[in-house]
Amino acid sequence: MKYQHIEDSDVVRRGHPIPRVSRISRANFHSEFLTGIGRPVIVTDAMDDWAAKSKWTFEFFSRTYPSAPVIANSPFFLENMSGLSPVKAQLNLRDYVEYVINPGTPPRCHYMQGSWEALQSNGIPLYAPGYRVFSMHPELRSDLSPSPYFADDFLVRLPGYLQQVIEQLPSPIHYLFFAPEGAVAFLHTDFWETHAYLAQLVGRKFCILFSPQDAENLYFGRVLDPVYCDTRQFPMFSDAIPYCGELRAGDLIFIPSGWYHFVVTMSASLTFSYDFFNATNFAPFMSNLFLGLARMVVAPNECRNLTAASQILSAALREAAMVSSVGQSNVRT
Ligand SMILES: O=C(O)CCC(=O)C(=O)O
Ligand SMILES: [Fe+2]
Repeated sequence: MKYQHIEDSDVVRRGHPIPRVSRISRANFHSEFLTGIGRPVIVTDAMDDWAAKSKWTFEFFSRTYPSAPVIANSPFFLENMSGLSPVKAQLNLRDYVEYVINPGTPPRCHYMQGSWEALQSNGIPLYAPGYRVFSMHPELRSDLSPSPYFADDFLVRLPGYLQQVIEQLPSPIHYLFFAPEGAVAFLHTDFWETHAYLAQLVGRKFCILFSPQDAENLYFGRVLDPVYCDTRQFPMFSDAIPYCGELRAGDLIFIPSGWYHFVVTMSASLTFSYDFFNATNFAPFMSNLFLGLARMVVAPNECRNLTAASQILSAALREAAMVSSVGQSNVRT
C-alpha cells in the first residue's frame, strides 16, 4: 500500500501530534478547540454510550442489508485527478463489504466507468463516498446520538422541516464510510464551513490536517496529496504546518470548520461522520443553505437533491402559513 509508511514521511515527521483527550467539558472544548480558527483534537470516549460501537460491524451490515446499493469510486470524490484514470463501480453492500475486507480480489460489480485493470494501475482502491446510513436504514438512528457530548449542535434545535431539508442536501451531513486499506480522501475542506467529526468504529485511519491560515501554502486546495507533494510545483507547501494523528477504533477526530484534511485508511475501516454547526458557524451554514435554495429557482437543473429539499421547505412553509392564519382568525373571532 502506497501509504504504508506514512508515519515516516517528511510531512508527518515535521508535523505536530493532534492532542488526545477524554471527559472534556463543553466549556473547555469551546475555549481550547472551538473558538477562533479552532484546533483539531481526538476525543477517545465520545462513542462510549453508542450501541453502534459494538453493533456496527462489517458482518452486521453485510448480513442485514446485503442488497443495499453502493457506488464506489477511485479516486474518491475527485472526478479528474491528473495521472489517475477514473473508475466508478456499482455493487451491492455485501459485495462491497467483501471488497473492503479483501481489496486485492476483483469485486463482483458493474463498472460504470473504467475497469479492474484501471483500478490496479491507479494504485488506489475503490471507496464509496458517504453511505447515507440514516436515510437508507432509519431503524439504525437510535444506535448512536450524532450530537457530540462536548460541543453544541444546532441542527437539533431547528424546526423539524429544516432538519429534513438539511438531511436531504446533496452533501450528506451524517454518513458512514466503508473503506478498504489504502483508501484515500485527498486534501480538502468540508462544505459550507461545517465542523466535522470522524468517529472510528472499526479499523484505523491516519489523518493529516492543516489550518485555514495555511490556505496560501496549500495553493488554496491545489495541493491534494501532502505525503507525495511535488515541492518544485508547490514550493510554499514546505511552510505549511501539518497536524497529524492516528484514529483507532473508539477514537473520534474533531475537524474544525475550514481545516484542510487528508485521510488514509490503514486497515479495513468503518467510520461514522457528521458535518455540524453551532453558534460558531451558524451564519455561513444558513446563508449557504438559502443561497443554494435560491439558486435552485434560478438554475433548477443544477440542483438535483436541492429540489427535494425545497419541496419539503415549501410544504413546511405552506403549513406554517396555514397555522398562522388559523391562529389569527382564532384571535379575531
Ligand atoms: O476518508 C475519510 O474518512 C475522510 C472523509 C472526508 O473527509 C469527507 O468525506 O469529507
Ligand atoms: Fe472531509
